Amino acid sequence: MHLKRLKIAAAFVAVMGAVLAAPAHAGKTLDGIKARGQLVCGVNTGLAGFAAANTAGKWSGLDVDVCRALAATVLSDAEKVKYVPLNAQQRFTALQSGEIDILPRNTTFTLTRDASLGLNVTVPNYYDGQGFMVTVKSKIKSAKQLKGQTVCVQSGTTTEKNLTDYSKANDLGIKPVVYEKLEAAENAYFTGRCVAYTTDASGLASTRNDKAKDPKEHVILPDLISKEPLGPMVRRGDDEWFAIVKWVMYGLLEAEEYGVTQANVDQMKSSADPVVQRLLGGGNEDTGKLLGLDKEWLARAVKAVGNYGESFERNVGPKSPLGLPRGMNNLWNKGGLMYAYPVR
Ligand SMILES: N[C@@H](CCC(=O)N[C@@H](CS)C(=O)NCC(=O)O)C(=O)O
Repeated sequence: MHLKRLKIAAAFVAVMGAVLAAPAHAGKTLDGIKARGQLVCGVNTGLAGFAAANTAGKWSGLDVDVCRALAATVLSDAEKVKYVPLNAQQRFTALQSGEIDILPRNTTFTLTRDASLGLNVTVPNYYDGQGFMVTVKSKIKSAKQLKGQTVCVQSGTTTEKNLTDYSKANDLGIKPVVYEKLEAAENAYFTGRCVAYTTDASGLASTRNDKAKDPKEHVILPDLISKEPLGPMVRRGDDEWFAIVKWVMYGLLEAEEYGVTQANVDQMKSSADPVVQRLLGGGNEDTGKLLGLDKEWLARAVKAVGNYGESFERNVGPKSPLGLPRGMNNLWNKGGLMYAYPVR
């Protein structure tokens, strides 16, 4: 009897050992993506710099690059992405229902969203905060001067609640004017229905640059009234896909940290640096296998969109039309918050 139990225990240990040592299997989201030959990516309806389609229907932006990088990793082709534009209200349902595989859409990670939607937050791709835009003519210089004023805001966002919290905490009696659609909220502000427009500071820069008749007539106030860590969300219940998304994002950050760029990625594959070898599949270690991928999983992503810093510069950085400073989105060793877990 005792011997039998021992044998069963030994068999169990052997099986568990094999399970733990085996490469991760793909997971059903990745299986679906491979079967249809396309990643389905939920994006903004149009927020220049983050996700917007040009007149030829080609999407670009910092959020779009998340999907391009992932498609390069899992399908070897950054073009194999179907973009589904989603407004603030629609976005979570689209992910919950399985209509999309991933939601990189200027979406703030909060406890409520993480714990109650059946979704998982991954890794922020843009640290932001909520701000206000007013006309130069209004002569308003700080958020505290908005006492008793009308502020246009879109519903279904963290923005709406932050605005009422801020007004209450500072006894400002702000009058929110709430719209369901982005365009309606923006137009209401531009046509003078509200004294101010509020959203994430990145969204304010995008709206001012892309949609104001004369951007110089509008100022973004210096105050940030909230923390808005923006990043892609995935459905719960598929740890393999969750891991792939996280590690592609960390990998793009680590590529920047170690000087791997879109232009040099091929040469860097033969780098003698073990960290770079692990990132690009150049040495004996195979980080891709552990994620159910191949050795060049990250090399393809960098080749497609560049490292995180390159994607930032191209889409939203100081020399792009949006002109956003790198600020909090700089790497941890350059004074920012971007700190990738080690790809090893
Ligand atoms: N980060 C905030 C706000 C996100 C958001 O939806 N912002 C608006 C204003 S910039 C937007 O992108 N709207 C586009 C749309 O709904 O079509 C959140 O996650 O709730």
